[in-house]
Amino acid sequence: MPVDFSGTWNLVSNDNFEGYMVALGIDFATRKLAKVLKPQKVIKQDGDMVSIHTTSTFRDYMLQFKIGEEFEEDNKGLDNRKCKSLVTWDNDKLVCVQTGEKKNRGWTHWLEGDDLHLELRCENQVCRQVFKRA
Ligand code: ECB
Repeated sequence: MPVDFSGTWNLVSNDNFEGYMVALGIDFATRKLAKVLKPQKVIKQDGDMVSIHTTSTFRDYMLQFKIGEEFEEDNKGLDNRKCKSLVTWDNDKLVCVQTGEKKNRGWTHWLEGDDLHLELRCENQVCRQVFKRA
């Protein structure tokens, strides 16, 4: 476990979330609601077991996985597409590859100073989110 992301984190910036949602085919009305959200993440890391709970006033999303073990992800309440997801370490970055209908889909988490960074990728779009400890 190179880094421990455990904690409660609040979104402070969200660059190109719109482009990421368009790439995922999220409809206009949902994007309007989603882009004003300030989601919170609760991350629990216990060895190779990780849970990431993203909560907001509109929708919540819960992900639990074992690092290095591929699993089926349903993306329920997001774009609802199923994919095969695999999370691995790339040095001190936690990298998820989401294989499915959408090309180049995945995300990366890392720490920079006191901040938690998240890059969300889909096709040719990259959304960059920054979180601070609650
Ligand atoms: C759950 C809070 C955001 C709800 C947005 C609602 C509708 C928009 C539909 C799809 C947009 C796609 C993603 C939403 C952005 C963040 C949710 C979790 C993103 C993610 O994959 O986080 C990973 C890494 O922390 C863990 O699931």
